[in-house]
Amino acid sequence: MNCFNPKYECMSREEMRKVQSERLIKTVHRVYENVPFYRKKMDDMGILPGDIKSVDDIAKLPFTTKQDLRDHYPFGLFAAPMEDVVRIHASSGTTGKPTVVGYTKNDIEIWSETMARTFACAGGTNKDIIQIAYGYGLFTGGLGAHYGAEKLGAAVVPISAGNTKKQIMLMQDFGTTLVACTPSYVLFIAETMEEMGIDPKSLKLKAGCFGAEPWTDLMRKEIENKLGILAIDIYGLSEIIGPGVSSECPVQCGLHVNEDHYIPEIIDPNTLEPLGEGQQGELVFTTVTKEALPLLRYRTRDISSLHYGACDCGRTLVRMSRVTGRTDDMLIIRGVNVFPSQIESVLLDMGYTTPHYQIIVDRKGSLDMLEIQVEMTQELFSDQVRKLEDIEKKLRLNLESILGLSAKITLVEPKTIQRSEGKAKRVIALRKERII
Ligand code: DLL
Repeated sequence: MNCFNPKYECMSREEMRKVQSERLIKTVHRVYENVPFYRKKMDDMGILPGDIKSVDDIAKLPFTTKQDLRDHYPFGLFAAPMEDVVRIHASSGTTGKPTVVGYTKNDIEIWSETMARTFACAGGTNKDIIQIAYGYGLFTGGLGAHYGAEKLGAAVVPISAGNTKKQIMLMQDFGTTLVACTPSYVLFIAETMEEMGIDPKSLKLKAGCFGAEPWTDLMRKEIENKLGILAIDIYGLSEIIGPGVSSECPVQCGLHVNEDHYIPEIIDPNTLEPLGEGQQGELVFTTVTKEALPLLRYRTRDISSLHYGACDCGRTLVRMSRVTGRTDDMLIIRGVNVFPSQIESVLLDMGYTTPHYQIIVDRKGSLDMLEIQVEMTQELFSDQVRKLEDIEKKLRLNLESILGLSAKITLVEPKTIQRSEGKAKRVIALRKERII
């Protein structure tokens, strides 16, 4: 097993609970003493830091939401003085001001360590050349991956997102062995290689760490087959640290959460009650080592489940199932609840189309209209209208029988749907969204 920090990644459950308990107690004191928002919340609930004696008491603590961060924009929830803050990142929301996060020197250390674990999960060592094609800047993807790769001792190529032909040239010339970017962007890189007549298998690339957006197992297969690499799903969010919260190992059976730093829980998003092992619900994290912005029970809106069983890789860190959607990206089409990733699975499963698609949601009068534009594969692309109609019909019927959803399917020519260098935008909402 290629493990960056076996002491923590392979601890017994008992030892892990001890580590978590000690760190949680410290964090609760820290936020109570330094963040008026948490002091007030805990006072209102009648909880004192001394009431938290172990990780078993975590459910007594208050939740934190994105709205709380917005209400205290930009630095109102920081628990460290600004002179100790060495970095600020932000994630742009759909509306209004971004969500701002801060890091002390020690936070950057932790972040680098957990991202180094992520690269090691993908087989990375100090012998690797790691090309970071996540965007650098306020987004946490670029710099988070950068510091992690350096911590591992690898040679880092900080190219950032975009400039796709140059990405490929450097992969060839530098002998890049590992790449980190969004899954949609790596597909675009693969496609561009094809256009340039470059055989991906002639490269030294052996693995990639892909995340920052939902993607399906079928999309993973597509990436692995096209590039001949191991594609690892990596997960994180700015509020908790950035990338490095959890990562798949080569077993590809759930993402190991770095739970000595970020304690996960699953709750029912409606009742807010904790759910048991294996049950699907909203993922919640409590950071237990962060200094600048420690968060208690942060509601991610991401849907997942937790699994404590042994993993074949030897790591004992709890695994979360891959995030296929968020409680707030669920579409309700004529009363049918559906996530974009479910539509992706149905489309890709039939083999006629590429993973490039767009979901257009509109409303005519009081009726929801759903159109799915999807690119056909180059091989199937044909001018014979009959054949296209046939495929459209098959896709439509499959969607209807699997998801109970009727939709207009529009097959479009290869390479006509806009490619993304960062997070892909799959849904175009033309109707006025309902508040769920
Ligand atoms: O996307 C951090 C990141 C960068 C993760 C690079 C992985 C790689 P935010 O911009 O704050 O941070 O967006 C966080 O993106 O709550 C999820 O909804 C989604 N997300 C992140 N990783 C995955 C993944 C970064 N592997 C939000 N699968 C999260 C599905 C993901 N969704």
